[in-house]
Amino acid sequence: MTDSNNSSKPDFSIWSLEKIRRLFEEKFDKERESYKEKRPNILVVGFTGSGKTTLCQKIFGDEIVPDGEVGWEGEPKTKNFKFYENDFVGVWDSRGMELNEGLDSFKDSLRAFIDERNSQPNVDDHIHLVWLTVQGCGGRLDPKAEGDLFHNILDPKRTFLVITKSDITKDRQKEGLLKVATEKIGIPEKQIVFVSERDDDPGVLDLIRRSHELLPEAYKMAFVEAQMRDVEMKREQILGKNAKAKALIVAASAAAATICAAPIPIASSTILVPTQIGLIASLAALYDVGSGAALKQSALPLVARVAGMWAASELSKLIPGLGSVISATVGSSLTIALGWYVQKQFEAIALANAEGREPPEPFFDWNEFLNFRKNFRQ
Ligand SMILES: Nc1nc2c(ncn2[C@@H]2O[C@H](COP(=O)(O)OP(=O)(O)O)[C@@H](O)[C@H]2O)c(=O)[nH]1
Ligand SMILES: [Mg+2]
Repeated sequence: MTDSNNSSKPDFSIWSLEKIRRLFEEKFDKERESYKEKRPNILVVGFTGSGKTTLCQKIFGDEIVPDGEVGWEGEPKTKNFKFYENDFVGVWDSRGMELNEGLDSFKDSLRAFIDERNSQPNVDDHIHLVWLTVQGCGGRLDPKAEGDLFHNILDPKRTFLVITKSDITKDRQKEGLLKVATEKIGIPEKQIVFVSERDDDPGVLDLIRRSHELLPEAYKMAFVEAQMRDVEMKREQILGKNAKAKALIVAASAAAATICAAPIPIASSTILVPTQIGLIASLAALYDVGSGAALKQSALPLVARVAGMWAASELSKLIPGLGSVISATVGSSLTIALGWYVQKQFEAIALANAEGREPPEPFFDWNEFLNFRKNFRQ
């Protein structure tokens, strides 16, 4: 920072709200970009009416798959695959096989489509997972149709056989389909799932968990964000960010210790402000996922108050016995406490978003912070 210096007369005007905002937002954008998850592409194939679009909508929500799409049968010959996408997932919803359509021509067009996708230079554009749907009630499984698709056209290691409409499928039908799928077609049982559109359907959660397992590592995080049904999975992912948050806090506190290696006069304490803003921005970016950069706006008042905290008069008033200099120990311990104080709030906001609750507003309260710091050090 060229405009932060160690002179005994710091220029407080440099910490205008505008400057704080710019510093925070620049760092936030940069960090957010580095956390940008790779988005998986999922292909959904099966007979028209087997419930492909309904399944996509149930799992990824009606913002990505609008109601009007259910029952969509494509525009024959011009558009066989419809692409739904958001920041976290791409879904190729196929027009579907028609009973009266030659199976061979369907297979040819599917093969051509998959070849075209998987020959894209960037692997992020390839197909990473396939859901092959067959409807349970009155559905048939044909080794020449689904069997050939599963083994020879789709990637058998990345494909699930999804038997739909289990709410209106008799157990006898399910057993029959399972038997054909495993014995005649040779699909591993762990790649066969029964689902229905019912909100309390456990099969959908099963499909989500197993799909998550099967996806290449790089695409797992975004998949967790994309799916709307397994809230526990989202919670686990958010709570799992603790380790990364800790690394960010430790790095910032080390930076603060370095700045204060030769204790800095308390009058120059604003020299620590960029480190603090940077830390808050990194934490906000880490926990922002899923809230569409909402934290970038809502955290600003908190950031401004934290910047204000480093004004000399504030510090010595509020931290009794601080003395006239900030030592490396004080600089780094304040940074650590601040980091966890902020992390706790951002984590709570992310959890609320994941659970569909109204997220709390980030705020900075001096007394609460000092209390937090006191307890935190014990
Ligand atoms: N009872 C029941 N009906 C379903 C289920 N899934 C889809 N459907 C119905 O089946 C029809 C076809 O569904 P759609 O998603 O358009 O199939 P697609 O042509 O494969 O995309 C629609 O009328 C859906 O409401 C399900 O799990 N249970
Ligand atoms: Mg459809």
